[in-house]
Amino acid sequence: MKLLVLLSLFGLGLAQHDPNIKHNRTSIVHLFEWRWADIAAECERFLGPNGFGGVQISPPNEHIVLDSPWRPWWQRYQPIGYNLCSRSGNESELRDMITRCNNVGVNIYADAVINHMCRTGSGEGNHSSCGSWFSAPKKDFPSVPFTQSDFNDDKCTTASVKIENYSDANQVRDCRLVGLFDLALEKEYVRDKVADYMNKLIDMGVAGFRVDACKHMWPGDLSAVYGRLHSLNTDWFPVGSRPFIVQEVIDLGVEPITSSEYLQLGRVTEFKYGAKLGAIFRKWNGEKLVYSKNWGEGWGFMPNGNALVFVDNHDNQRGHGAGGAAIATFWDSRIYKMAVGYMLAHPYGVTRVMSSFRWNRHVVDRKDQNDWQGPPSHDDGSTKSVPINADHTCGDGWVCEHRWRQITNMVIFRNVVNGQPHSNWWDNQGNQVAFGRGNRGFIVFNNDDWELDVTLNTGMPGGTYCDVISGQKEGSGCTAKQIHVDGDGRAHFKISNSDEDPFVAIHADSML
Ligand code: QV4
Ligand code: CA
Repeated sequence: MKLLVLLSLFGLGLAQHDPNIKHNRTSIVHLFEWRWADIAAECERFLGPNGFGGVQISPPNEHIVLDSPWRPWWQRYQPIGYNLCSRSGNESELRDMITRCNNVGVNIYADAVINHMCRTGSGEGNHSSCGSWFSAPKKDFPSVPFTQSDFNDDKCTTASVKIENYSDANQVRDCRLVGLFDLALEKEYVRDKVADYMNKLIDMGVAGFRVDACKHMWPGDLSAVYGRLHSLNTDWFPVGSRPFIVQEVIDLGVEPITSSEYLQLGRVTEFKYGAKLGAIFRKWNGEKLVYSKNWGEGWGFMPNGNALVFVDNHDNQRGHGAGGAAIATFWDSRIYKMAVGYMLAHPYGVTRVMSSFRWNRHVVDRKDQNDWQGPPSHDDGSTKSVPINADHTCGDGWVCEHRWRQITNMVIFRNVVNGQPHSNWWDNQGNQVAFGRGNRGFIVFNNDDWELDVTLNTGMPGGTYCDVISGQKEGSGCTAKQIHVDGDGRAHFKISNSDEDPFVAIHADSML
């Protein structure tokens, strides 16, 4: 019996590492700050048809509404309660979106902000996204309810009650992150309230969560909360499916708190990944593409089955969180497409593609003065809808990186090669590399300042393939470059360093 219990617990743990993705899809897109109605439409018109496995949505719970600065994106990381209305929409719009996305095989993962509420200086009143009254000075949040005794202050040992030193694991967990009231998650009452919130989303059909600020919560408390979570809604998921858990833990190897403390609870964000990949493609700190031959655990990243990887995220694309200036973002689109292409071609981790909005970036002394700016909005502070242009791009300040041909096609590439091993590596000892995925895909990068001109073993069946970076297969032809693979799998590649995108990718489904 003991063994059975052990197996079921172990199985439980492992299950929370599984994204519950369907139809052999493999990637998640973070539609940052999108409205629910727009996400529903995007699932049906684009994400389902193009093989995206799921969407990470912004926090759906009630949040503070700030006037200064005006409606910053990060007001949604200051909860007022767990009612399901936010600047992305209300509960019925959320329910409708989850249903419509699930119905086309696109999972929804909610951003769960459960470590804290708003900050001391938030005053009192009903400046909240559902209009619920609260009092920050009294730590009174009637819509949950949470009151003074549901917060950690008595456990925090710093004079400011805020986190002052990240090398002290106790204060990182028990004190206020940037002054935000820290919830006492060791209390059964608080665990129940948080789990009730997450279970309501599970029952509506979400497939899992991105859990915010996990470094600031004790693993034992998180385990207690996850243990309270329902299995997924059987309208869309097999009986007993466990919610996918992605824990945001920024671990660049310099603090006592490490990702490893959280690995058994669910997947963890691997922030080393984007920081290193950005440096490699920027050719900073002596990094070269050839060094990525052992990309993955070989670079000290966490074990593959535990990792959630990304090139940039909503924080570090604007200088928050971790990764620094090396992080590649849509602002540096040529490098960005190569980095995202590399991530999607490589077998390591579950991949998350960022989809951003543009803001008035204004860097002074390496600090972006406008890093707070919220999504494209109307004068009343409400978020604008996402217009789709005739060329399939997005308008009104929505960047829609996930709709860039090179990125969409590499999301499809990852699906086509799913399960195939990393193979047929080649490099020029510099920044020209190539690798395959078994006999189902092959990719070649030229990030040197001169032409790549080489014949390589692709491992793929002979035939003519459309390059899915410069174009794609449409009908019986290619819209751009073609690659001819001969009978023994060899093909000639010629990539100018001045090409718009100096990389080429082919896969089994791009064969004529
Ligand atoms: C300011 C001062 C503080 C002071 C406080 C006093 O900076 O020193 O103690 O006032 O009230 C906003 C402001 C920030 C302000 C804070 C509280 O930017 O200046 O503090 O509000 O008023 C997002 C933003 C933060 C934002 C926060 C809350 O990034 O700038 O703070 O939302 O609105 C660590 C964590 C990691 C975290 C990362 C950013 O380990 O978990 O920092 N990442 C997640 C989210 C991130 C979010 C939070 C955590 C908090 O990805 O988006 O922070 O929920 O590395
Ligand atoms: Ca905490």
